[in-house]
Amino acid sequence: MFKCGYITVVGKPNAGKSTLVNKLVGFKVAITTPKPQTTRYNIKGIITNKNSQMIFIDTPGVHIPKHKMGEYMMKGVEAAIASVDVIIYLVDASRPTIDIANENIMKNIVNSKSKVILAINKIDKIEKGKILKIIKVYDDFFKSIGGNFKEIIPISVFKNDGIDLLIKEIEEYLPEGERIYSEEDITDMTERELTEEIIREKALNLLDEEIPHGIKVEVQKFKKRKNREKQAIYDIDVDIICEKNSHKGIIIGKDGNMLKKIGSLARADIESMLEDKVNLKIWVKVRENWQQNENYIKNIRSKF
Ligand SMILES: Nc1nc2c(ncn2[C@@H]2O[C@H](COP(=O)(O)OP(=O)(O)OP(=O)(O)O)[C@@H](O)[C@H]2O)c(=O)[nH]1
Ligand SMILES: [Mg+2]
Repeated sequence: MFKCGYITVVGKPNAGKSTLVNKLVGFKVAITTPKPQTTRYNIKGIITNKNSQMIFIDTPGVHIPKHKMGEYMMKGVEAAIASVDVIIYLVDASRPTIDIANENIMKNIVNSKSKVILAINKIDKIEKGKILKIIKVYDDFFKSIGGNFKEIIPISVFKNDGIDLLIKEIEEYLPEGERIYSEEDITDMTERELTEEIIREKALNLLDEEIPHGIKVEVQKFKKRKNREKQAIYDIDVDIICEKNSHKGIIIGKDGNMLKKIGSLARADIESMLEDKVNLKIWVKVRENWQQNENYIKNIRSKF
């Protein structure tokens, strides 16, 4: 009998949730960076094989919100753990301490009806001997609040360690049912959304701490045409929105160099995603404190 279900990946910022979902799906549906709070909204990654369809939901890292944008992100996480079949709670083995964020995650998932799998990621970064201790600490805490991890699996997405086992266990816990998405679907992200996220990824990687977290990317034009040589080309116009005038100058950089760098790295990735040439134009605009403004956040993505 065919199985189909939803699997939410939840955890602290930077645990490797998006990296894991990309690995499982075999396509980059979500951007990943070494900076915390990279993912801002829930992103689906879908795998369909002979026996099952697994619909993964990558979520923003759990943190205490500092602004409306953060509150929106945390609402997304809540929605994604409310009604799924399996929850993968992902922990970074190199930062294993149970802090308030980790406690809150476990207190939130303990009451859900979903099967919970604890996956300890980045085991490539630690000595093998430390894994058991980490497992015990998490298992003890979860049990102390009445929880029960169905499985505990140490993994390394980088080394492809434990990934096959994780997929096998997830499949085990999925309910029987027809597929929800068609066989060729791999994500619910549109090409426009993927484009916005690719540009945000480059900005996060190239700019210093405070600035890229206040960035929002909006595609204004996304049009395919034929050029003079009759080759397909996309004209893509994009706004990078930042919170302060001083940030605008930094994003553009001396002689426009920073913006050129963001643009050329992003264009290469967008071209390989679309498999066509791209004519990318980027403008930088200021919207004072947009992260505090409900109206700007509302239209980030209508669905959780
Ligand atoms: N060493 C090691 N690093 C990893 C592994 N998996 C992910 N990373 C790195 O961890 C960092 C964070 O990865 P992300 O996938 O963006 O983390 P995230 O949990 O989605 O983070 P947020 O979206 O901010 O919540 C990146 O620099 C990844 O390359 C792994 O198995 N081993
Ligand atoms: Mg992420």
